[in-house]
Amino acid sequence: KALSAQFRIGGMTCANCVNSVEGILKRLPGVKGAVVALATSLGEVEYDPSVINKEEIVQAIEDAGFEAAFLQ
Ligand code: 9UX
Repeated sequence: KALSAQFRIGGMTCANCVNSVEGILKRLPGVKGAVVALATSLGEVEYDPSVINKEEIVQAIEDAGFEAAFLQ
């Protein structure tokens, strides 16, 4: 069963950043969907917790050069 988590993402300054973060997220194994908003610096990710966890999602965003933290 998929879970949904919200992430605060730092360092996105233009719409292309949003597209690249979304692309990174959507290619991760276990990620079913991702929506990232520039105005709020928030991302929502739907994922399969048997494949990937929130810490690994944060790490993938940081590996791409952005800052990330999950909310709660
Ligand atoms: Mo826009 Mo983001 O030129 O790393 S792609 S700032």
